[in-house]
Amino acid sequence: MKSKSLVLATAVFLMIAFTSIGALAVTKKSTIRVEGMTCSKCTGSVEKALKATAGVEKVEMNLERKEAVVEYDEEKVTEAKLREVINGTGFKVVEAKPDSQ
Ligand SMILES: [Cu+2]
Repeated sequence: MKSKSLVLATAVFLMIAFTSIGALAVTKKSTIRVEGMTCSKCTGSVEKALKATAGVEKVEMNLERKEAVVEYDEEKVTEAKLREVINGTGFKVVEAKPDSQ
């Protein structure tokens, strides 16, 4: 009886572990600095372009910080591609300084 519930507990634990590993591996979150955005129309057009990109799951624009926070499926789209999409809207991605993390 005792060993049966132990097996069950282990199975449940493994299921939860695999599910969270799977989620971590697929969805990535990147904060990208964007130059030239001055109003909500600017952030709106960047947001629209990002959301139209395959693999992008969530976009949060921050006008004050001039940032786009993007959640995306790493297997479908890369951060480099997201930067390309933003640059394509006419705004300019600020490349991260090599010494900053
Ligand atoms: Cu604007």
